Amino acid sequence: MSIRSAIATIVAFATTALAHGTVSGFLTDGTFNQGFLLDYYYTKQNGGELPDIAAWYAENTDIGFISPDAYNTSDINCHKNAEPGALTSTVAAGGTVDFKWTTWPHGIGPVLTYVASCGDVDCSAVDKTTLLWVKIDESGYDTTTSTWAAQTLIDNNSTWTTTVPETLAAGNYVFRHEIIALHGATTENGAQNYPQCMNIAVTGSGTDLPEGTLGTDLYAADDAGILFNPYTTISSYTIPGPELFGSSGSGSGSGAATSATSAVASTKAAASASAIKATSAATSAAPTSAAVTSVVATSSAAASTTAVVTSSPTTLATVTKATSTTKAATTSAASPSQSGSVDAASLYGQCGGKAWTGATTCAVGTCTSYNDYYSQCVNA
Ligand SMILES: *[C@@H]1O[C@H](CO)[C@@H](O)[C@H](O)[C@H]1NC(C)=O
Ligand SMILES: *[C@@H]1O[C@H](CO)[C@@H](O)[C@H](O)[C@H]1NC(C)=O
Ligand SMILES: *[C@@H]1O[C@H](CO)[C@@H](O)[C@H](O)[C@H]1NC(C)=O
Ligand SMILES: [Cu+2]
Repeated sequence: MSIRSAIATIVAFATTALAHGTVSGFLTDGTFNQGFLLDYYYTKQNGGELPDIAAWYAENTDIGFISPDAYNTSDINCHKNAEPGALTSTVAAGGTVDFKWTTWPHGIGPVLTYVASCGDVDCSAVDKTTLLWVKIDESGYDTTTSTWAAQTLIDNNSTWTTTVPETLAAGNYVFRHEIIALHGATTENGAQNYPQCMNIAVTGSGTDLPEGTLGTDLYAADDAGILFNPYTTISSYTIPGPELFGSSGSGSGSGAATSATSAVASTKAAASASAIKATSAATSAAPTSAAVTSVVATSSAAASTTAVVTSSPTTLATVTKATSTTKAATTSAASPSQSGSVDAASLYGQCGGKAWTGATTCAVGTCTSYNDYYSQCVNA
């Protein structure tokens, strides 16, 4: 291993304590497609061959995120130093794409899906800085069930299903699926964007293709849905980013009139889709055993690398923060527990913070307070 990649490795594992997940695979109309695995980065560093897949390459080796102060960089498109996947998978307009995340830890924030046409270019050769994103799916906060989209995703085995609009023009697209974690969003630059891309051709007879938005214009650090305090009673939440596909008045003058009819249809579709999500979130108990299984796998991977990290100043800083944990744990200890089956948070799960009524102990890792609002189970 070169010194350079050794340093990269240390950095990667030092920040794992604050880490999260990636889309490890996705289904197009029920067919599985390989996601980009972080191992592929190391394969590349070691001169190995990357597998040909439709998912985009990215260097988010810390399993980390794009912060608001990088919304003006090309990384906001498809994560850090992203490059197009070699292949393109296929979905029918009106069909579904299921994004399968690794066990997702943060239940506070919206989930969004965008598409950008590659025009006549094969998406494997597209320049990400020219992509114009059209939002085709968004879900924020459901005030009737007090549920964030990210929690709905967690409750569905860390999977999110997006229905491709039936009227979307056929052609080659980059799909951009994104979770925005808001647990730290009370403070400036505290939101965390997790974009993931894959090449998917849409088939069918649709012809609608609204003008999209450049990645660097999608969000601003002070957007109402980016700089947001989730730790109060939420009466409304404004999902950030451009208008949803099919919404009336969607930005681009010329396309707006022609898509007016489909607007009604897709708004209804969106509404019933979220109703379905809400119902299933309420009725399905958390898939505890699935979650626990993958947590164990993750933690042993993390544990075996801990030795590498010991000299890192970043890690030491993280460890010292553990002192305030007890306070957070004590405050919420008396909170009404659920049926007793969920009594400890999984690795990277939330374990404390103001207004937190969930688990305050960790099945794996140590409960570490990052601020008054948020404590998380991490490996020291
Ligand atoms: C992006 O914005 C930040 C401030 O949020 C600034 O420091 C940085 O220089 C900008 N980068 C680019 C590439 O414009
Ligand atoms: C949950 O997701 C994992 C990983 O994608 C998968 O192996 C497992 O079959 C899924 N479980 C269910 C109940 O769908
Ligand atoms: C949950 O995920 C499955 C795929 O694993 C998908 O078929 C289903 O539509 C999802 N449910 C919701 C409510 O998103
Ligand atoms: Cu996190």
